[in-house]
Amino acid sequence: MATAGKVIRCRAAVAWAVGKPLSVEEVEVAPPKAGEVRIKIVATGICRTDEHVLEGSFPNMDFPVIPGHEGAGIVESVGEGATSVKPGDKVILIPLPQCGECSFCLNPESNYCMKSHLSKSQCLLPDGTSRFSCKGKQIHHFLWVSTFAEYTVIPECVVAKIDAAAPLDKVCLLGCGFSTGYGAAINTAKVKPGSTCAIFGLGGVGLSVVMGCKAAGASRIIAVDINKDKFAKAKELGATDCISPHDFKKPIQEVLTEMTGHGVDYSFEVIGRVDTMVAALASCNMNTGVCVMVGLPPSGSMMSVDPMLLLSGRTWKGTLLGGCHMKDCIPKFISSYLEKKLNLDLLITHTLPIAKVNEGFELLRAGKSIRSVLLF
Ligand code: COD
Ligand code: ZN
Repeated sequence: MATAGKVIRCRAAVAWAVGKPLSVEEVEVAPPKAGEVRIKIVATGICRTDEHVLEGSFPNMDFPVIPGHEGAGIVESVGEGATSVKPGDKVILIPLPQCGECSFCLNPESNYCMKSHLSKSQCLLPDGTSRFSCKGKQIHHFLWVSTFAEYTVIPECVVAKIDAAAPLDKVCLLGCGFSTGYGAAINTAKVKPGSTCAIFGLGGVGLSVVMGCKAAGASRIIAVDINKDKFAKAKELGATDCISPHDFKKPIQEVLTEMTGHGVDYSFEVIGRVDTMVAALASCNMNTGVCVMVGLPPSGSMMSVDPMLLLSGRTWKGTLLGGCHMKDCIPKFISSYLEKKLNLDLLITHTLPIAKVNEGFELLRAGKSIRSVLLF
């Protein structure tokens, strides 16, 4: 492409400081170095995790930063040695690396790649530098993907090539929300046919858990949220019961235990709160229940639980990106989507131009959106 090897000037939504709205700016995006890929982002979803970045509750963040981690686009150019994709390929960016070589990538039971950026700085590319600048200042990357930029540079380990027939304004949700929720049910909990499930939190990720539980053949899927506006969509996607903790005097774990006899077989916390994590654990069957933590509580949070909750036999698990090996899972999800077996479209409530990015966040904060997709 004519732009290969050159700096590209384009739009990006920059977070200059904690608590400030995003500012759509002209930024410079340097060409990819060895092992990197530059991508023209076409569509990107807004996930609650991006809001965590803006409010300063995401760990190890450096500002100014270009957030966004649920993006789909087209490869513009590749750096030396980057061979898995080529200019013109449609791709999805993945916010958790898959190097494909480490023991965790090679183990089908794990997906937390040893190249992962989460335990160290994820705000610069692996070589310790940034490809973004604006008004003479270096701008940080986010999770190595920064999808709120019209062009972004990423290491090759965070890109998945997809079918050219896939509509990018829909399948961008596979980059985070859908894969995280659906995978939590299928890969992490391994929900069995005929089982009972409870899902705490019905955002884009929680509703994807509902879809995963249904696909796995669960016979009872109880959706829990304080915002009853989420119930209609939860039912459409497979929930059999919808309840709000505000409608009961007793703790929600007692309500769920009474509804099911001994507690659900599988519970999922998809909010990111310590109190609901403990409630989700206590809601599953004391002998055989499995509770999966999907949400990330605010940085520095600590949990306190009655050890008896685990001693009696419950299993408590966590999951990142739904336990998916994303480079392998995404093409399979795309095939299912193109065969109309996965209805991602139902999760998308708003589509907005990038200039309206702050409106998208307002909709999320007000509980009015499931997923807003931003278009460049
Ligand atoms: N009880 C019940 N429901 C509640 C409560 C409560 N006390 N508080 C909030 N809720 C509901 C809200 O009404 C809302 O419907 C839902 O919980 C949360 O939905 P969203 O739309 O705000 O959030 P999502 O679905 O986009 O993301 C939720 C996560 C928990 C996944 C996210 O916040 C998070 O913690 N991400 C980090 C963990 C991770 O691995 N993410 C994958 C990469 S981002
Ligand atoms: Zn996310």
